[in-house]
Amino acid sequence: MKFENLLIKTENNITTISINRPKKLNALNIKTFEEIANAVKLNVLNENTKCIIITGVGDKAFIAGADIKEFLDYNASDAYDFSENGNKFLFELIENSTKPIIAMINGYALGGGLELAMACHIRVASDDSRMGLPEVSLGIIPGFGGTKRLPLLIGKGRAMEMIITGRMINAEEAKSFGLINYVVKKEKLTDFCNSLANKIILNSPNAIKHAINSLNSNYKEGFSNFSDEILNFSKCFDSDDFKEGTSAFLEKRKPNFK
Ligand code: DAK
Repeated sequence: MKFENLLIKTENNITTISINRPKKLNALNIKTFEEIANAVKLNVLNENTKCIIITGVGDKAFIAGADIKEFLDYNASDAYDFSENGNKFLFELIENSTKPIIAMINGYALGGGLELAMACHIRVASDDSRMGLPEVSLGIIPGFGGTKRLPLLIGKGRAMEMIITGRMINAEEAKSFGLINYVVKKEKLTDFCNSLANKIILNSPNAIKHAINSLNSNYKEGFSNFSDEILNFSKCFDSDDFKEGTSAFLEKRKPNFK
């Protein structure tokens, strides 16, 4: 299958999926959402792939969020559908993948980008990475599991602060919060992730599959209900704040919320 916005390579049973929109800091447009889902599905079925690494092309960003230009015209109902489908067809697909997926965070991981990293099984970040859920600065809230997975990883108090301030944290702080597993010097990031993947693939694929399933099932209860996030998220799309927040970003100015 040909991908417009992804680079994919498989070497020694490790498949690296790189989001390739560096000029837009790898922001996720709809095409890219669909392509990542297809690439993950294909590689989960591919016998040559035993572990997947997801990263961003360029040295500035992993993924700087969903593509703000693409959701400018969304109303509450579009946002509801997109959030529900995105959760089901990409974020839960990653989380429940029977093959382990490592997020190799090589710069900004913001909004939907951090949400994607949080759906992965392991997160490794370069020392210059910055992470955050800045949605409230755009007049919306996280819509791909951010209000669910962030408190699970770092606790409610820290998650609440990160989400309502929208502030970015650096890799060391993210590590101290438990948001990421490792911080690595930028130039060592790829080697480090490959050696982590190499350790994983020495183990039984069948046991790994069941371990992922068993660990995830601990949180099924809390996760069976994304519906409140989807509903709250979609409601924001009918607000003036959403129009102001997104226009301000594209016009490169500070928003003026009433
Ligand atoms: N979307 C679209 N373009 C983006 C982008 C994004 N998220 N992030 C960066 N870019 C573009 C910039 O517009 C700029 O494009 P040009 O002006 O050159 O054409 C280019 O990438 C380089 O960015 P900057 O010039 O801004 O680079 P700086 O180094 O100055 O700043 C930055 C880097 C990461 C601090 C800054 O780019 C930034 O604040 N980016 C936006 C971060 C952000 O707010 N991300 C979105 C979070 S909200 C949905 C479900 C979920 C979501 C949305 C909808 N539905 C169900 C409908 C999720 C939303 C989010 O992810």
